[in-house]
Amino acid sequence: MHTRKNMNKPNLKKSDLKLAKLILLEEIRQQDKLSMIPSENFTSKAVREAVGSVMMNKYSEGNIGKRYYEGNEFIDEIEQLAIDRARQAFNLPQNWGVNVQALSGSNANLASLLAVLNKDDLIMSMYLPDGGHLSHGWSYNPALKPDPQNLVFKEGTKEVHVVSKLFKIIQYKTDPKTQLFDYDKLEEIALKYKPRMIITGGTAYPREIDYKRMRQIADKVGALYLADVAHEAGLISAGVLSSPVSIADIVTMTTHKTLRCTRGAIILARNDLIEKINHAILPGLQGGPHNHNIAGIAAGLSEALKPEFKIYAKQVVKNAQILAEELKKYDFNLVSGGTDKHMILINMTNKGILGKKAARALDHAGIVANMNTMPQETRSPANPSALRLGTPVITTRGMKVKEMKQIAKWINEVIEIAKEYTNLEFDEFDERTAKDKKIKAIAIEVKKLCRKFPLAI
Ligand code: DSN
Repeated sequence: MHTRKNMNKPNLKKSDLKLAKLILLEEIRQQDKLSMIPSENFTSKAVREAVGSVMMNKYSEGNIGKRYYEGNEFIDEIEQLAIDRARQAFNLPQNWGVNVQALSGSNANLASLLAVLNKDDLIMSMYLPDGGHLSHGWSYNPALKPDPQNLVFKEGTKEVHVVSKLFKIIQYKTDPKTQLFDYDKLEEIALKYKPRMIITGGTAYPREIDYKRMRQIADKVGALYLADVAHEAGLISAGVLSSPVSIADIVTMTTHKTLRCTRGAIILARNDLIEKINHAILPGLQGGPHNHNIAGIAAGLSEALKPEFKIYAKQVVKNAQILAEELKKYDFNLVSGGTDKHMILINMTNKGILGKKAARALDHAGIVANMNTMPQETRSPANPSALRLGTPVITTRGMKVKEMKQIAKWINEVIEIAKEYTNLEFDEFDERTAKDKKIKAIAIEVKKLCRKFPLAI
């Protein structure tokens, strides 16, 4: 049982009780609620021991064997371990290399683009509201009404992300009927605009991407191809989803999502590109690597190489698919009709309650999800139409089919209860759903389920 009494941070407790208490509260929150945000996971104690170690004290600007600081003999070995394990986890051919120094997925993407493109080169990436990512060059036009029928967006005038300030961007959308990529249409767009770089991947596309078809499209226009697999990395390394390695020119990922390492990033690229990318990371973009995170990546990858991880990754997808089917029984409208991976996107417009309020009501019931935009979105990302759910954490807890069915039932119940309050302003909605007796009763049941499947804190 996780109580204040057995709190195991005696030093922090002594020196900074306030912070120690807040961390304890976050531990209890994670333990007692179902985290269903698809980009999150829960790391092992081993990973947390590596991250919370003396590795955080060392400067090591440079690359292995070529540092600007002394005292890096063990840091070199640890970075090499992370690289070797990444090679193994992603089955890299000899002519590909690895960088584990990028501090985040956004930095990994930015460094990769800086390494291989010139200023103002044209990038073709996925439209953010359809599930792309900010770091693929988001910009928008406040004066423009979204036009779902137009499958290209190139009118972004307000450059939000630095990638859109440095490069020209056009963004492709999913097919409005199927919410899937229409690859022939993407080819048409590429042939018309002749991008220098094509990017796939993102944060809310629940289906597999056809990397080979994207390679063909890139080849037709002489473009480079970067596949961002931040969300799918663990599923790819486990062989549950197909891999873009050896197909794309560059593959980027974060390490803390389905891959279940600490926060950080990995870049995989052909040897001729990885040298340039290493240089773009340091000195181009960053200073000293975060060695504690590199140690955490090495520890997490050693777990990802074990047979149990393959079983875990398969179950992540199975759970998401079961959850999807169960939700459909309650008339939830799933974007693209389902999922191939760890994530579900629900178009909430038929439910009389949209993403922001739905996510808050679910949180009061102990189910933590996030509001999200969706294809053909007409609303702002601050109050969008959809709700995004994922299974990486609940699968780490050991939950399976039976629990997915129960969770779908609770989600439906909470949404039905919360509907009563949907016309209230958000603050009042929040207050009323927090106090609702039926939602509170579900939260108690959720907590009981969480206690049956505890996290190893
Ligand atoms: N913020 C991440 C997500 O939630 O999908 C992507 O970077």
